[in-house]
Amino acid sequence: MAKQNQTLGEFIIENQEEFKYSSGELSRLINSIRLAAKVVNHEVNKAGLVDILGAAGETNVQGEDQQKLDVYANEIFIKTLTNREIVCGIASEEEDDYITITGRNKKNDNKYIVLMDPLDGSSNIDVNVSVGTIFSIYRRVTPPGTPVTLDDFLQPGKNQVAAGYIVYGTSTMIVYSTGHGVNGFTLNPAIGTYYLSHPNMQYPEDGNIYSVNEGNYVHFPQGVKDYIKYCQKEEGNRPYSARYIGSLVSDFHRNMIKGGIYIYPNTSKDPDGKLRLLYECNPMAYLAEQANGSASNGFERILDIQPTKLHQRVPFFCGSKNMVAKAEEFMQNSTS
Ligand code: P6P
Repeated sequence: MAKQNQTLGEFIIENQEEFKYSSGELSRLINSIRLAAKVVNHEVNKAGLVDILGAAGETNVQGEDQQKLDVYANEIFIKTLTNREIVCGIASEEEDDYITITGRNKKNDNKYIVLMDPLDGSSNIDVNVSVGTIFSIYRRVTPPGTPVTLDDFLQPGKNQVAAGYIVYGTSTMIVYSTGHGVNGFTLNPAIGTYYLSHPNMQYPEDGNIYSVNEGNYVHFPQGVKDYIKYCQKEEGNRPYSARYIGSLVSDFHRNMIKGGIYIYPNTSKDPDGKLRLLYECNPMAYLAEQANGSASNGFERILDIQPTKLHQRVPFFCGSKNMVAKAEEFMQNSTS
């Protein structure tokens, strides 16, 4: 049971027995993410002061310019998870392929794998807009002690054992779930401790915020165009407010607190959408459902989708249950 102002460390210990099969490994894994987040937060918060801005001169598998902080965050999370020998495999938006982790005994005795977007929204770094880290945790499906395979990573989102994000915003927060609701912890930078600030986070079933990049309107499927017009119509509690930060973690976080829907649909330019299933949509969908919200691709529950590729993209509708249902109605009633 969450207690106001409890530290993250106390919360993890107190709730460990809630997690079946728990041998403390998952707690140690969440703790290592907590540590890596503090290190990344320190760099993100001083990004404007040191030469860590701007592209690192590389592009990632997505063909996107890698910002130096992207590269830095990726390295910090991988190094922390590897050094603590807690996981047997890692996949990252910044890595073309998954990484096999072998312990000092050159075996893979650990049972968890982590998939992550180490710094989502990184194009906002140079303009001082919030960015975030997204993580997703599964139990491996291949035999313990053997190197992980792609099958360990291509699991449907409903198999996740935990997921969460860190938002580096006006304050730094860790928001995560191990399947018993969603709790948010705010970092006190003066002492480097996270405190429970948002116990049992819940999406309001209805909201009046819609988050979508309307600059792509002409490329949207008709169902999304129809839903946007519905949001803008003078009727009942509409028109809704349009709020789009361009940083998934920030838009998701605001909508979970205030109520709202985030949409990144497929377009004529990106027929599968832009967001990646494994380390953006699945973890956010897991959190949304744990917080009484929902997430779909417009037709199917995100967490039911069977992945086929490590970096595959899917259309993403996520937020207040009734708003997602209405958007799905427009998608399913539209012929194009
Ligand atoms: P656009 C950031 O690159 C991201 O993956 C999400 O964080 C964000 O919501 C979206 O893409 C922004 O994409 O095409 O609207 O700039």
